[in-house]
Amino acid sequence: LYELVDYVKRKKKRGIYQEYEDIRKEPPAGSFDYSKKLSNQIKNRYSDVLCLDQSRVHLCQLCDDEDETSDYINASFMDGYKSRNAYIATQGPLPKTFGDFWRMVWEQMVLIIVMTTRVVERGRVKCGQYWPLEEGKAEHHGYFLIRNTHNQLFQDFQLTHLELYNTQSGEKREVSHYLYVSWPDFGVPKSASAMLDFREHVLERRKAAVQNLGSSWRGPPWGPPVVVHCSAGIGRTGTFCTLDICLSQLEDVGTADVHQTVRRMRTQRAFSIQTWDQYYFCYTAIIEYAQRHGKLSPVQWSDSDLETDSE
Ligand code: PTR
Ligand code: PTR
Repeated sequence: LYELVDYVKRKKKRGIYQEYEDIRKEPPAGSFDYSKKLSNQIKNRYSDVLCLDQSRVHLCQLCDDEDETSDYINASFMDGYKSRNAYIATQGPLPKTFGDFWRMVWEQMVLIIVMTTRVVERGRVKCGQYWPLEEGKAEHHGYFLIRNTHNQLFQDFQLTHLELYNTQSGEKREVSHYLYVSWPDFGVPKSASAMLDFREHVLERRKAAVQNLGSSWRGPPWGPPVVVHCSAGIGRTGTFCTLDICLSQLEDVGTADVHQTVRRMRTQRAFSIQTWDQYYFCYTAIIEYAQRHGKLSPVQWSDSDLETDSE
């Protein structure tokens, strides 16, 4: 950890800014052919936020579908800390992709959805309302019926317990939906500590969900992917996942590598982390986490360590 702290102290804000600029200059690590196909273009929320072919999530082809591009959704598998495909990073679903979104959740056995945008921000629609808001309400999307069984309110987020019913097979599953409400797009959460609480909550729930799966689960020990999305699925999604990965690394080996984490992430979800302050936020949140868990004393770290820039 002292390595990380020393690193930040030496680099200061300006050095970290430069580090992010260097990452941004690297060209994308692959092609976007499927995202660009004519019949798929309408499934992208933003024409400039496409997903890499190498890591995209394929929807299973439906036998009654003659359209060969029907396996497309703007979603990418992303590795976690020592865990392959720990996340699926995706855009905020569009009304015409609600059915695809729930199909992906079903097919990938997803049990937890983390949403880091609000549906409307600054008067603009950022994401479709793809789940029922009210307790007891149910909605059909594609082959699925989604029922809101219970809403739990917390200070900065809301946890909704959903029941996902597959109308084709008659099977039913429970899915936890997290909505983080205090994070503007192209910005950073209003406090690192609220974000850390949120991450901890999601982590605990993930562990419990994997335990619940029991012996019926034949996948990796870390369980099915957690779906993480914002509006475009790159800025806030990338920041949340970077933090999650780096904190796991910190817990495991006592230090974290933000730079390599983001570079690697960008080979799976291009353009992850959109602004330099999102990038910088990852560093400061890790340090705050270390302080909170008694791994750093005030002598070893104070916020002024970052400010004395020779600008
Ligand atoms: N008939 C229901 C409908 O299409 O509205 C389908 C359905 C059946 C939905 C069962 C949910 C179900 O789960 P539960 O019985 O637990 O509400
Ligand atoms: N073309 C859009 C824009 O620049 O407004 C793309 C975009 C939108 C990119 C939102 C990132 C965004 O943020 P996030 O990934 O956090 O939703």
